[in-house]
Amino acid sequence: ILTTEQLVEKVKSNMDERRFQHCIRVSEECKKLAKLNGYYDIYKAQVAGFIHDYAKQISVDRFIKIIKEQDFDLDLLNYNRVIWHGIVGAYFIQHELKINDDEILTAVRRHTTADVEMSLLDKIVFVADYIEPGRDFEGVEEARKVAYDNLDEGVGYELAHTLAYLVKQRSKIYPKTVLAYNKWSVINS
Ligand code: DGI
Ligand code: FE
Ligand code: FE
Ligand code: FE
Repeated sequence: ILTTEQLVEKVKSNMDERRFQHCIRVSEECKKLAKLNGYYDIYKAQVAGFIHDYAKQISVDRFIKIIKEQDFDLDLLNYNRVIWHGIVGAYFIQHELKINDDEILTAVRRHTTADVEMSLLDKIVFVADYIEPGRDFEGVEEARKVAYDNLDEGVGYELAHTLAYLVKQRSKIYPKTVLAYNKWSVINS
């Protein structure tokens, strides 16, 4: 078990300063959303937000090695590496940060792709990552408004806009992201 100071140092040394500042802002945004939604452990929400991008700048080679050696679904290799830092990032967090809390690890796993099943903490981290104060993209103010009003609708808004963005780029979409969109974003069936 690491002390808070050791955890902060380890996270800081695994990424550049810009990414580290994003992690701090997501942690604060998680605290805010946790309070707003009556989550039972504010500190846990802060920790989850702080570490969510721990693996963001780990090399492709290290990811591929872990995906192959640790029996991850090899289909992950057929999708954009951007989705690995959540799903596989949880492995690095367990082993390098010694965090074994399933709620935290699951929130990290789901923070990029989302999922059909989303716990309250999953939703908090997913949305906080999208609306933290450093984010500046077309629609972010609307995303904040929607999310503060209703967290589930915040998840739906984020997925709809992320999918639209990915489609516009002609990016490959991980199937789970599409399933999550169907669950959280669809208004007209
Ligand atoms: O790590 P962050 O940049 O803070 O945020 P994130 O982990 O939510 O990653 C966001 C990016 O991931 C955003 O550009 C959309 C992209 N993304 C999410 N789902 C998919 C995806 N990209 C592809 N190619 N496929 C997906 O299914
Ligand atoms: Fe991320
Ligand atoms: Fe996200
Ligand atoms: Fe992030």
